[in-house]
Parts: sequence; C-alpha cells; structure tokens
Amino acid sequence: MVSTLTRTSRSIVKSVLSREQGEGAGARVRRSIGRPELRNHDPFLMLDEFNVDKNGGFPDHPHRGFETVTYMLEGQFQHEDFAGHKGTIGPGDLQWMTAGRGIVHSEMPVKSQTRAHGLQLWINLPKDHKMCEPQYQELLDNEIPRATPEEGVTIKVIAGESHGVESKVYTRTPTMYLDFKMDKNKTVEQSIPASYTGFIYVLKGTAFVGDQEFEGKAHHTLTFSEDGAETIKIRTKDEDAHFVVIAGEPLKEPIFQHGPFVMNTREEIQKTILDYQFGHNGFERARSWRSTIA
Ligand code: FJE
Ligand code: FE
Repeated sequence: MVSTLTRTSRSIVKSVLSREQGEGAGARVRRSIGRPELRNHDPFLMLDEFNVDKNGGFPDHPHRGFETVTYMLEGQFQHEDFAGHKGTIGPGDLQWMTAGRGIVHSEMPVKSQTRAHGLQLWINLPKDHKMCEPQYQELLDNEIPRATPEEGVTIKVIAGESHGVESKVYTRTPTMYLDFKMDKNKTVEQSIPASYTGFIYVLKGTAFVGDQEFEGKAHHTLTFSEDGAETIKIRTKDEDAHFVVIAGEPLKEPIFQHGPFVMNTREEIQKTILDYQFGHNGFERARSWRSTIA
C-alpha cells in the first residue's frame, strides 16, 4: 500500500538577486547571505558564490569565532594556513574549516586553471565553541554521499541528512547543507527540522518552491518561512535546475562582527583585535607568517 501523506511546505518570504561585486584581491563574488537585505540569517553570516581567475584570490587574512565552508563547483583552489596546513580542492570537493580561536590563511586559485568557481558559507559558532581549537574536515567529491529519491533527482548530502542518507561532517552548529541537481519536470520533498531557519540559493535553471511554487531563478536566494513546517517542496518545470538548500538551528546569541572576527560582545572583539595584533590566544603564529601561495 502506498500512503499519500500531504504535508504543508515551508513557504518563501523573500527573494533576492545577487549581482557580482568585487571582493578580496581581484576576486568577484555574488553575495547571498550577508548582503544588506539578507543580514543576520542566524546561524549563517555569509554565503558567497565566488568566481576567481588566475589573477585574483583571498590572500593572507585571519578568522575567529565561526566556520568557513568552501564547496568547489569548477576549477581548483589552494589553501595554506599559518600552522602549515595546506591542500587543494577541486570540483565537488569540500573544505569545512572551523576557525575557532584563530586561523590565518590564504585561499587562492591554482594558477594553471582559468577560473575557480564555488560557494563559501560562513556559519556562526555557539558561544561555547567560539574559542575551540581550529579543525578541518575535508571531503573529496566521491566521499560525499548522494541520495537519489527518484531518477533525475540527485542530492549530495554535504551536511545533515536527506532521504535516509547522512553526512559524516561534524557540525557544532546543527546545519543541513544539500546540493540538488534535478532534471526537468521533477518534484522533491525535503524534510527540515521545525526549528531550523533556511534558504535556497539557485545556481542554474529555475526551481519552484513551496505550495505556491515561488519561482527561483539562477543567483537568487529564497528564504524559508519560520512557521515550524517540517518540509520544503521543490519542483522543476521545463528546465533542469541546480541549487543548494542550507538550513540550521538559530543560535539566538548576540553577534558582534568586525570583518573576519565574529564574537558575542564588543569587548570580545576588542580583545580579538589585540590578540591578532600581538599574537596571543591562538594567533601566536600570526605575526611572522606569510603564505607561499598568495
Ligand atoms: C574575508 C573580505 C573577504 N568571500 N569567498 C573580507 F573577501 C574575505 C574572504 C572571502 C572569501 C574567501 C573565499 Cl575562498 C570565498 C569569500 C569572502 O576571505 F574573510 C574578509 N574578512
Ligand atoms: Fe578565509
């Protein structure tokens, strides 16, 4: 027996287009979360769709108090930090970096490549984790599990769970991060915990979201209602679509941000600026280090 269970989907409360802007050193980004219309989407601080050619990048810079999640779509990106951690990520690969008490690093495209294209998400850390030891979780494309609820619908489970498939990424802030590729004329229902905030960012094609089938075209962010509904319904019509669905448990803690430092109070930010300047409390190697790739 097939039971037909109809659930009410989250609906869409806001749709915002991200145009390209300059960022870093000669890099171009489409900023989703973090732009004026999409500030403080607790627990998310920023989402950038970056496009970097061989002359651009994000040279030596610090982070404290949150996580950066870099997901490559095309091309290759190199990374090097002040503790000697290095690596290259290519199409479909993931770097989940917990900056915690402090990281200084450089993020640059591999010079022989023409273009590096991907997504970088900044996830805030709960107060008790902001000063944790830095950690990297690196997964190659083939180590990220897929759910295929039906033919023509592939969901890469970067974090959280989808259709019985679970990611092994450890999240200090409960987060769901799913990459959907859908053929035309498909429908998918994705469970989302009732307490999570969330959004969809469209990379290619058009997705129709919620019972009202709100139209989401490429480079648009559609934010979900916070009404406790435990599912989001997404369908395609006459074209294929590629999009990510990102959702998480809001921290509901005060946010003080100074560029790449995100803490809970003004005093903690002042202390962080001094720690970085003088090389204290996790920034010991910051003063003398220069990357070799920038
Ligand atoms: C940063 C300016 C920046 N988006 N997307 C100021 F550009 C950055 C920064 C990034 C970044 C890095 C990658 Cl790999 C991809 C990005 C902004 O590094 F951290 C500050 N503070
Ligand atoms: Fe960075």
